[in-house]
Amino acid sequence: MRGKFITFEGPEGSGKTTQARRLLARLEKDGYSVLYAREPGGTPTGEAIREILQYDKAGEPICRETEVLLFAASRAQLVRHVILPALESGRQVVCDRFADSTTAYQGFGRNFPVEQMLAINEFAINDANPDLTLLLDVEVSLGFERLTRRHAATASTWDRIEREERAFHEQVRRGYLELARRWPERFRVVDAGRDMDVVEQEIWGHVRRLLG
Ligand code: T5A
Repeated sequence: MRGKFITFEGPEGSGKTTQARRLLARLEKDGYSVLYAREPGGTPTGEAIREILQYDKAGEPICRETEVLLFAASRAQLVRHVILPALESGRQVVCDRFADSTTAYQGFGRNFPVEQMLAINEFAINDANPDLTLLLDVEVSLGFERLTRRHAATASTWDRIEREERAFHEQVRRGYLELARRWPERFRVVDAGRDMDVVEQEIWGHVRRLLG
């Protein structure tokens, strides 16, 4: 039987990676075979694209159109080389960001026509549509407080998209909530401003209902 495809989405610092890893641990403890992937990246080609997108590795400004296509290219590779083979072999797949990120960030954030973003996503993902999308919703200011603490603790630097102005990130958040309204059967909006354990518990409830 084909596995289930679960994606985590949300604004910066909403706790996607934390919760995706916690979910992975819970599923494995319950005996599921699970694949974890992240975007952009997850394949050698995707990781090379990630370096360009996150840290300007090509050494020149990236135009908006190129940005969209690079995210889509990373995704196309991940879907065909990693996600679809895992799902078809019956594994569950947990992905930290997926196509909705392009609709939210490039569509709503950068003001590209959303329908155009959806068409590009469709081309990139083939039939790898998520069964469940957990939208970790958090106020932009709280997400950035968390990232500020993390950057200070790990001496890491702000990446290209994190450096975008506040209005951009507010647009992204609004875009995500709009997508959740558009596809209520697939999206679950989780208030990610709460304690990590409370958020984890709610997510676990959604996933258990999906897996039966
Ligand atoms: N992007 C990506 C696009 O523009 N278009 C696309 O199509 C795609 C796929 C990727 C960037 O690319 C953009 C979006 C992004 O800007 P990334 O480095 O992969 O960037 O990072 P993000 O996915 O953005 O992840 P973040 O770094 O924003 O963080 P997460 O994963 O949301 O949060 P997490 O779990 O790392 O937590 C952040 C900090 O908060 C703490 C954690 O311990 C950590 O220190 N935390 C909490 N603290 C208190 N309470 C809670 N409930 C907490 N949950 C986590």
